[in-house]
Amino acid sequence: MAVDLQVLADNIIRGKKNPAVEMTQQALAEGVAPQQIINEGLIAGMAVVGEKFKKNEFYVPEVLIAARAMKECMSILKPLLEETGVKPVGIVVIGTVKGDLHDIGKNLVAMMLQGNGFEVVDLDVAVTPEKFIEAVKANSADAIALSALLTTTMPGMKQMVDALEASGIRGNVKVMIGGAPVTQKFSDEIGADGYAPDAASAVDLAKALLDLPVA
Ligand code: B1M
Repeated sequence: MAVDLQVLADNIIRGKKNPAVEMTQQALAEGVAPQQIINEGLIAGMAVVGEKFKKNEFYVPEVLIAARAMKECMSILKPLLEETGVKPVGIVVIGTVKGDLHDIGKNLVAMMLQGNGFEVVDLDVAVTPEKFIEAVKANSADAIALSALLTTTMPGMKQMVDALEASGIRGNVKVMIGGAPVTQKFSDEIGADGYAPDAASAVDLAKALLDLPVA
């Protein structure tokens, strides 16, 4: 029987990694295009996960296991996408700012972006503005996503905006920020392009900033 991509989406939502991987392989064997599997299976599933997370119907553990299932399926599909030259909806460089080692929220944001068709270049934690700028240039990134969990490291976000201005590429890249102590007011004050309170909202923000349709 032909693979039903809605069932694949349901497996992603419920974080059922092994069935999701088997269905991805079966869909490929049946000749379904990798992009269709991503759109109708993985992205469709992660969109529901994002909505449930926003409504407090899902918490961090559920999002993490859904994202883990999505990532496994993506690892099968990504090389095939690269072969066929399918473009991501946008390229985002992400990292936790200089001096800050918290990465759980940043990882969630990265996974939600990936699950929604973005290519994510993850620079990990304690990232200096110089390293961000290097990665933006090397990957022709559309946006930078900065995470900070400490009030003492939040100024690193302003330093990032200033460093982009100084390097002359501020106009080429959107800056979005988040993390528990970060606010929209702070985003406005430092001249970032937007603030997202959680991982699902970060996807909506990235889409809005890049003029992509927001579901
Ligand atoms: Co730290 N820590 N910690 N810690 N830690 C906090 C943040 C703290 C609030 C605890 C407290 O005192 N109550 C406090 C900060 C106080 C402050 O600055 N106001 C604190 C402190 C002080 C410290 C140390 C200084 C402790 C010490 O050594 N004396 C130290 C600093 C180390 C460093 O970074 N240089 C430290 C260390 C650590 C651990 C290493 C032990 C560990 C981190 C492990 C890891 O990340 N791998 C840790 C943890 C786990 C926490 C708490 C308990 C949990 C943080 C977390 O992961 N939350 C935290 C207290 C708390 O929040 N209850 C605390 C879950 C995560 C899903 O949420 O990261 O907010 P969050 O991400 C959300 C949103 O904020 C948003 O989306 C995510 C998902 O919805 N988001 C973004 C995040 N980034 C985004 C980017 C975006 C958009 C949205 O871009 C567009």
